[in-house]
Amino acid sequence: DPRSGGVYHERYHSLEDIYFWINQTGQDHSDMVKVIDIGSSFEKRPLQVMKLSGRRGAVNRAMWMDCGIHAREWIAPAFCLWFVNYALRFYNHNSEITEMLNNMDIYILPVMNPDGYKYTWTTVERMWRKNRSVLKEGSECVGVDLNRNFDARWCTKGASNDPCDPTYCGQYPESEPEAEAVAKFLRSHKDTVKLYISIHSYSQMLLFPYSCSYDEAPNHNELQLELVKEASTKIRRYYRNHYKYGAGAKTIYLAPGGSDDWAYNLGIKYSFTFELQDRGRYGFLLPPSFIPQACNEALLAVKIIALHVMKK
Ligand code: ING
Ligand code: ZN
Repeated sequence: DPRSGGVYHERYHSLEDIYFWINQTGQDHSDMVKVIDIGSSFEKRPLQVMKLSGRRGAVNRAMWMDCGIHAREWIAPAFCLWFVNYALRFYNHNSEITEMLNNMDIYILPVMNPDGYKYTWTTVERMWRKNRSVLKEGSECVGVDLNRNFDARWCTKGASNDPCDPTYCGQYPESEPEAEAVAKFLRSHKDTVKLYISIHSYSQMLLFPYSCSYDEAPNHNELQLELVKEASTKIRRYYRNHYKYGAGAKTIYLAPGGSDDWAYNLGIKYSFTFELQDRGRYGFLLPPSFIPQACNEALLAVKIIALHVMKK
């Protein structure tokens, strides 16, 4: 069944399982996958990026997708794995993924916040959002919101400067090793990376800049009408599910320091944050039986956007 990810992908996985899967997949598909270490987390876990390439010569275009900035959003890493599996299985069998891989490299960071993810798996704090950075030895509050730590109107309204808050922005932009590693990688690849996508949950939304202010992005209409509206319409048609879309600040809430706004200002003019299923019934505790549809919906949106960007 071309819609199925296989049983492995219909479950959530521990951090150790995910690291094992990343490296095993890199070995089994060494013709199409390269595993790159772009840095390490606060607790010194590797930040491993999978670089997917088609079986063709070098290309000078790429897209980036990260999953799991926020610890409790388990469907996000599940989607990155689902996407990689789909790309490897259906390259040369599905025309859209084939076209994507023949024209661009795809960088995937399956777990941007490994320390937080591990924490939600191994402690009672299943609803933890931030990373696990400790300001000072013995300080009572831990963690920075990595999606408030980027340099986009950093720590203004919509973020908190209190280390005990879930939207704590950190001591300065890119103070956190996870945010810094991603920002450094994208800065050094900004001439080739044409598309940035960050995967979150929940609320079913396809968002684009700006979230850090109510300003309209220069290519707002293209992002809005040709891309996210189209993706939302197709998700409704094929999967009978509703996704809201629009600029972040107006669609969800004002949120400075987000990765998509930062990437956009770096020059990546196609920059998105997806909020996957659901709309609140289970919230972050989305049952595993929902993984296939949640991932297929997001995959459809990624394809529509990536194919549009490729033609630019
Ligand atoms: N939502 C995002 C958050 O970090 C967001 C919304 C999107 C903020 C884009 C900034 C930029 O709050 C979730 N669920 O994390
Ligand atoms: Zn999130």
